[in-house]
Amino acid sequence: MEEGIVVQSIGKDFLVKPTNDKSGNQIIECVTAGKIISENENSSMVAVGDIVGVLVSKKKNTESAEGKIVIVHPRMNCFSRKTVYQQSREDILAANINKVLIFAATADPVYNRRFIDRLLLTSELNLIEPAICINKIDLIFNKELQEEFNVYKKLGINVFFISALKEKGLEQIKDFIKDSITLLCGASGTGKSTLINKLAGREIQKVTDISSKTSKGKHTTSATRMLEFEFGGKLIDTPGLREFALWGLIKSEIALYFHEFDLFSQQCRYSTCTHTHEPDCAVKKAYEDEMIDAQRYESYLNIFDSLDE
Ligand SMILES: Nc1nc2c(ncn2[C@@H]2O[C@H](COP(=O)(O)OP(=O)(O)OP(=O)(O)O)[C@@H](O)[C@H]2O)c(=O)[nH]1
Ligand SMILES: [Zn+2]
Repeated sequence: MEEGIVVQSIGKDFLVKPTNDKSGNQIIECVTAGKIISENENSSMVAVGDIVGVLVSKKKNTESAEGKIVIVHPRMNCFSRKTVYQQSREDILAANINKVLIFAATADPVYNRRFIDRLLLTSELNLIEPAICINKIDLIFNKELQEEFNVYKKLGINVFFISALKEKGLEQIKDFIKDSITLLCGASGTGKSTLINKLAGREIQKVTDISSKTSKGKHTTSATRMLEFEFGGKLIDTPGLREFALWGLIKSEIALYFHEFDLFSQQCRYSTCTHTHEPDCAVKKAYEDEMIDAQRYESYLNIFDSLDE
């Protein structure tokens, strides 16, 4: 049996890169076996970033190998959302990652703060370091924009302003993703592919665009792929996310992730205050007094309302 890392998933088809591959470019096309040893009963059985055991056989009439994934090793962590169709399932975007680059744009399409906040919560829940990247600063870049994102800087979160197209600010991105496995998450059209191409551009032949190596690997929007850069970082590119329903967060604990509330929440009349409707809520008062960023508080209410008891 071969051990490897899942570097691409499209529906039920996976590409696995063997751990002991000396050539550096061996890729095995895999499906999952009927019986599989895994702890992932209630979530995506296999995700990009998973360490798996594969039974390899030679493909008929060819030199290439194909495999069946029989073991999925326990995950160190994962980044997940609630499935759009089956409400009660966990949809894993990637497993075993160090960082998340939350990707958005100044325009076309303009960033959505609530979307960003949801991804930040998910990062913290899973102990993954987040950063926010705002692309297309060649279109808009002004004081208001910078001030708006200062809210996050004050919370200790890295914010990068870049133009992928004009190759501005890419060094910060390289520094962030260097020596780690980073999940790249953002809406469609924000410029994720452009960023990847620019990061790879100078040494494009050394980028492991895994999908181009096999017959199955056409560019498809449903693929999640792990790309390896020569400067020493791996980036997991996800298809443009439209929705992000939270998974694994408890309604009554959401406020704990809004760290700017901490200063005020001890002064609420009730220790169980949800900061939504209670009398003498110090958090709500801070919001009214503009001591807490209005959009962050509204984002909190939006997330609070979206979760079941
Ligand atoms: N003005 C401007 N346009 C950009 C920039 N980066 C990307 N674009 C444009 O935005 C459009 C979408 O870029 P993509 O890189 O395909 O976006 P994506 O996030 O990969 O989109 P999906 O593949 O659908 O998820 C293209 O027309 C790019 O040329 C930028 O920094 N400035
Ligand atoms: Zn309160």
